[in-house]
Parts: sequence; structure tokens; C-alpha cells
Amino acid sequence: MREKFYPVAGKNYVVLGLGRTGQAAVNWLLEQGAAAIGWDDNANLCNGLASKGFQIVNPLGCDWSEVSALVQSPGITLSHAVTREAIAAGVPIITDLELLQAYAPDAMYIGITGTNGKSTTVSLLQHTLSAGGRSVISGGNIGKAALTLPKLKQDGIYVLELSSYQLELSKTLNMDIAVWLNIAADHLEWHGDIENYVKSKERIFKTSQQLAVIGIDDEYSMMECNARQGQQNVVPISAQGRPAGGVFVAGGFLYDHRKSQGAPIFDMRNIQALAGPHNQQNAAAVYVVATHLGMAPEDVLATFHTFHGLPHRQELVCELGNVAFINDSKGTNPAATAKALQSYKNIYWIAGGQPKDSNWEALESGLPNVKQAFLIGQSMGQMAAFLQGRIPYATSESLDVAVKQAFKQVQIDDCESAVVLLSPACASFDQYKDFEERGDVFRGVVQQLKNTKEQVAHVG
Ligand code: UMA
Repeated sequence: MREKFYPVAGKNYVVLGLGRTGQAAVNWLLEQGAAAIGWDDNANLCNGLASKGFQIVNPLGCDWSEVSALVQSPGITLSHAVTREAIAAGVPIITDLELLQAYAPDAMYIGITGTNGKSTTVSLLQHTLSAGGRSVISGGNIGKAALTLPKLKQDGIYVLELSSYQLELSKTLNMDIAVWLNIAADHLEWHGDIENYVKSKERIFKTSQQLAVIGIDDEYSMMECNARQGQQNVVPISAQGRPAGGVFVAGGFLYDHRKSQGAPIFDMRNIQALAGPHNQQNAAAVYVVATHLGMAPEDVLATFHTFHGLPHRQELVCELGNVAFINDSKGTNPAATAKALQSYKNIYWIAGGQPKDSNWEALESGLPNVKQAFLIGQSMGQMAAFLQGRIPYATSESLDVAVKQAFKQVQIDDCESAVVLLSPACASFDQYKDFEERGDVFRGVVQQLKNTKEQVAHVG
């Protein structure tokens, strides 16, 4: 299949969607000697790009017989009018990831998917393999479009974060190693229902691949693991159970039972950047992949101590006396937030925003660790109704107010040690540009509190 779209020189491409993926695709195709026209439904974006020299043409009604492929951005569904026209004309729908793989076919590809934890796992794996002297580059859904990545040769490794959108659209993608972390309801507006969402993610597996690492801590993932075992080389990972032949974390200790059952090999309890069972499962995935690639277990485990984590994902902003301020703005659905809530005790929890799904019950397992919630944003009413009778809450409206109220409440409660946690369980778009801006605002407010406290201490 690969030769179908590579080499691309001299051929014509249509690029649909001109965000990060599309702009990188157009630039790359032109560099490779192909012709590329681009289209985006956002007229302002099109005008801006046209003034920068992009060739912007609405492809509807074009002569598709001249087009080698339509390069589609992941956020756009297959029901888009342009896509439907291309499909009807027999034009292949491809992605930037497939082009990368056709362009750099000799490198190794490690794909990481799952609803939550992908970016942390990609970053930790890159950190670990780099420390082990491998030539490794990460990209994909983590924010670096595939066609901005350099070409790697046989000794190079691409670690790619793969979203369900990317997997659904990339029919020929072929990962040498596949990592599947977990499944929770997400992006159902794109996929229609959870079964279709799971089916898209399943595209990461190929019976020909060397290794499949599969988290088994939810029902869908457990079914996936059972279905794959016997078909390919599968290593189950868990932070809740002790799978036979797997790698798992129990009581904060990592166990490797791939070859034989034995004692724990590593104490994960004091690694702040990998706090909580979900992060420990991510670390188990990295351990399996890196040791499979020949790194010594002790070298892999040493890298866990030097990993600093990612911004906006259970990121320690600062400590003010006995209070730790944690920014988990990337917790944009209830399942992700439940994981953060399970990671700490005495939590003063700031939550809310634009609801993605209203599966608030998914938060239940984390609530015993929460002292009080401080609700903000569009979801305030819905979340208050859910929390009523479960835990105390305040309706704070804005993030700024919530941080101050939470800090004040810690002083009132006279807690020995406490965590002020921003983990919204919702998207940010009702109040912010994106989750990054929301996390930055949280950091800013915490920094102000810190400055005020330091000034007061100085004067005193
Ligand atoms: N557009 C149309 N018509 C439509 C829909 C969208 O023209 O019907 C246009 C928009 O106007 C916009 C462009 O398509 O200009 C956006 O394309 P896109 O949504 O595919 O976004 P990109 O900027 O190309 O970014 C994508 C990923 N975004 C999505 O999948 C939504 C980025 O993941 C990824 O980092 C980037 O490619 C590089 O690979 C972000 C994301 O939010 C982080 N991912 C989702 C998630 O993690 O939950 C899946």
C-alpha cells in the first residue's frame, strides 16, 4: 500500500483542514515536489493562509481524476462533503501519519493510544529511550504534526501519540509496537457511540507487530486484551489487578511477571511526576516497551526518578507551607479527573467548565479523598446536583475566586497537609481558549498568592 502515495513528487494532493496537521502537510508536500491545494471551512484562516502564499481552493466539484489522494485532518469526520465527494470518485483518503510512514519506512514505530494518559506515556517513553541512548522522536496527537518530524532511518524510533480520529482515518498505519492504555467515553460526537470509538482505537493493532502492551483496568480494555491474546505477542499491564504473564503495580510496587512470578522490583510510591495508579500503569507500559527493546530493567527504572512530568497533567505548581497546588487542567473528562482524585488525600478540588459528557458517576471513586469542591464554569449546576449529599461544595464561578476560596478553606480546616487541585472534568472552552490557557491562569493565581504570602512574611 505504501507505494500508492510515495514518492509524491509530481502528483496532486488536496489537503482538507488547515490547522497544525494540514499546514504541515501542505508545506511537506511542496518540499517533496508535489502540488497541493488546501481547504478549510474557516474563511478567516483561509484568507490568512492565502496571504502567506498557500494555494487555497475549495475542492468541491474539482476534477478528482487528477488527484492522487485527499490528506484529511483528524478533527474532520468522514461525512464532510469534500471527503464524501473524494470517496465517491475513488480517491484515497489518507493522513499525515501514513505519509510519514511511507516517507521513513525503515524506522521503528511505536504507537500509543487510549483515552487518558497518552501524552504522559509518550513523554516518559521518549525520556527513557533517550536516556538509554536511542535515537527517538515523539509526535502525533501530542501536538507535533507527523510531517514536521525529521526523517529517521533504521536505528531511529518514532513514538507516536495516536488519537481515535487519527487511527480511524489512517487505514494503512502499521505500528511495530502498539500500546493501548485504557478506554473511557470520549469523542462520542465524532464516533457516534463508544463501540465505534473502540473500533477506531483497535486499528492500532496488527497481528504482524512485535509487541502489544494492553492496559486491562476497564471493561473494554480487558475485552480487547482477551481478544488479542493468542493472536499476537501481548503483555497485559495493570494498576488494579495482577495479570498472569503481565507487568503491574500493586500497593505502589512494580512487579514483572512476564517470565516468572516474583518479588516487586521497584517502589513507585514517592515519584511525584508519576503519582496515582493511572500514572503507575503508564510507567508499567514504558517499562515493558523499553525492556523489550533491550534496555536493562535497572536502567529503565532509574529514568522514572528523573522524569519531570508534563505541564497541565498533575503538575506540581508550588507548595505554600503545608499546601501543594496541583495543575491538572488536562483532566477534561470525569474519568481523567477521577484518576487525579485517587492520587492524593485532603483535596480541595476546583472543578467545572464545559461538560463533555455528563457521566459524573465516574468521579465517585475519587470523592472520598476530597474535603471540599469549588465549582466553576458552565457545568456548575450539573456538578452541584451530582455532589449534593456526597461532599461539601461551593459555587465559585471563576477560577480566580475558586483558588482563593480553596486556600482559605484549608486554613479554616487547619489541615496538616492538603492539596489544592485544579482538575476540571470538563473542557475549557466556556471560559478559556484551551486547557493550556486555563492551566496558565491557575498557575498565575497561585503565583499571586505565593507573592502575597511572601510579602506578608517579609513585613511581619
Ligand atoms: N475543520 C474544517 N472542517 C470541519 C472541521 C474542522 O475545515 O468540519 C478545520 C478547522 O477549521 C481547523 C482544522 O480543520 O482549522 C483543524 O484540524 P484538526 O481539528 O484536525 O486540528 P489540527 O490543528 O490539525 O490538530 C490535530 C489534532 N487535533 C484534533 O484531532 C482535534 C491535535 O490534537 C494534534 O496535536 C495535531 O493534529 C497534530 O497531530 C489535539 C487534540 O485536541 C491536541 N486532540 C484530541 C484529543 O487529544 O482529545 C483528539
